[in-house]
Amino acid sequence: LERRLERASTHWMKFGNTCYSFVTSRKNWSDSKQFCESRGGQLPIISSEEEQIFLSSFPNSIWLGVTDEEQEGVWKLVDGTNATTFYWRRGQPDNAGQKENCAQISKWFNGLNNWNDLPCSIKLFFICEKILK
Ligand SMILES: [Ca+2]
Ligand SMILES: [Ca+2]
Repeated sequence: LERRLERASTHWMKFGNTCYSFVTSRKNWSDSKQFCESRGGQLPIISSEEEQIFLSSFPNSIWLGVTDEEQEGVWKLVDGTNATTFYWRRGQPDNAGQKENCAQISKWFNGLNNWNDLPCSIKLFFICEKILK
């Protein structure tokens, strides 16, 4: 039953060479990351404008696989490499309160540049991605 429930809760949809699954429960950043990894995926790493637009089309704010928790201001991807593509909103990342170390796509911001940094402890909906080999 456990296995059946797990399978039922993950619906993958294909976009480009990647499958995405929208998770309809809110989790903090590290629990979200762990959830995606337990299903053979990862938090989204945005590598093109098309992907940024696609992931911005969901009705909720979502976590991205980008964090500067290790070293303030140095944004790393969940695959361990340094992030090189960003869609920060103007004025972000602002590390508000000196404690914003995880990146989200924020539904409060319009347009292509809609990323915000926020505390990793906040619970958000999220999307897992699985890159097809
Ligand atoms: Ca930060
Ligand atoms: Ca911020």
